[in-house]
Amino acid sequence: MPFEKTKKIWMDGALVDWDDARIHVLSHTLHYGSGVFEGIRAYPTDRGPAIFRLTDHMRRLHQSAHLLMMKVPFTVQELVDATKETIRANDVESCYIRPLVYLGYGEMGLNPLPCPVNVSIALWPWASYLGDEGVRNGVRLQVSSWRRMDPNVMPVAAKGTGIYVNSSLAKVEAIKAGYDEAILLNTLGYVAECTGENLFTVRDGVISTPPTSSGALDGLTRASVMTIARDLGYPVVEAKLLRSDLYLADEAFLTGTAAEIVPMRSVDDRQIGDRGGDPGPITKEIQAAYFDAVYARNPKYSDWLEYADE
Ligand code: PPE
Repeated sequence: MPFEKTKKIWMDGALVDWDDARIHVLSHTLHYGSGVFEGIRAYPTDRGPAIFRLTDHMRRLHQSAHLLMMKVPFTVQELVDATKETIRANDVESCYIRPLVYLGYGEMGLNPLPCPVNVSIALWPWASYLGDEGVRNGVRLQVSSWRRMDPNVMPVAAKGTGIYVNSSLAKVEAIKAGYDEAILLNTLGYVAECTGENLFTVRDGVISTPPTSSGALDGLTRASVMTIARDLGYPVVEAKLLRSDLYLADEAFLTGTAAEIVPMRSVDDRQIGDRGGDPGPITKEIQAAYFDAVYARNPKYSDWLEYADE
């Protein structure tokens, strides 16, 4: 996905010019994939940019670091404040925010413990990850031949940079085969998630999503959608899903900060539902409610919004 430059990037407590946000080639994370990151979105509102669940994202960043035994040298609150400061410095109305905690220049070798821990926060305006067309009309998916990383190979609960090699392999395989996105099964064969999104099915009015024990990230969009769907009166369950459960779903969609909410048209060339692949009514209802929440159009979910200017 192309992106446009903004003015400033926050690095270890200071705002630096975009083109000066550089690191040494011997930074530990570059060699060993030892970083952790987040993806957050801010949406335009009457009160300025509203950052969706900013504190929750920064808490998860700290949790990811904890799983990899990295000590983040900034508190959650300091990172929240730094994000707001970076948005103000860049004068953007809406953006995608990418905080990164990485091991920097200091020592080489596999032991990460002596390395300095660095933090950056970059942001830029970014369209929906799988395209506006995808958000409207849905995308075509392929079950990958790559399995989601087993939790005893790497802690998949961490948004760790190295873990995304697994996602990238699946993404490339799907794109080369003509699909938009991949679905990964875990080593037991149950559905885990997509390369950078959680997934949901709807069958007979019941909404299901794989549990984190199946290898799904504890996604904040996923959590928000579960709340929204229950508030709309739908039963929502965390359930182990087989790939055939995807093929037999009445509706299916994926969720993530970058992608937002994207209907599935088909999985492995089997159309979802009986609408010629078009998005189903429950998917559309949840999608609309989610956009109402992020754009501050529903006061019920105002606790999820944190304002850059306030
Ligand atoms: N699973 C994975 C593997 C994942 O990377 C994400 C977010 C999610 C689920 C959804 O989590 P949440 O954003 O909290 O609802 N992926 C981020 C990075 C995407 C990328 O490709 O880069 C994101 O959406 O920002």
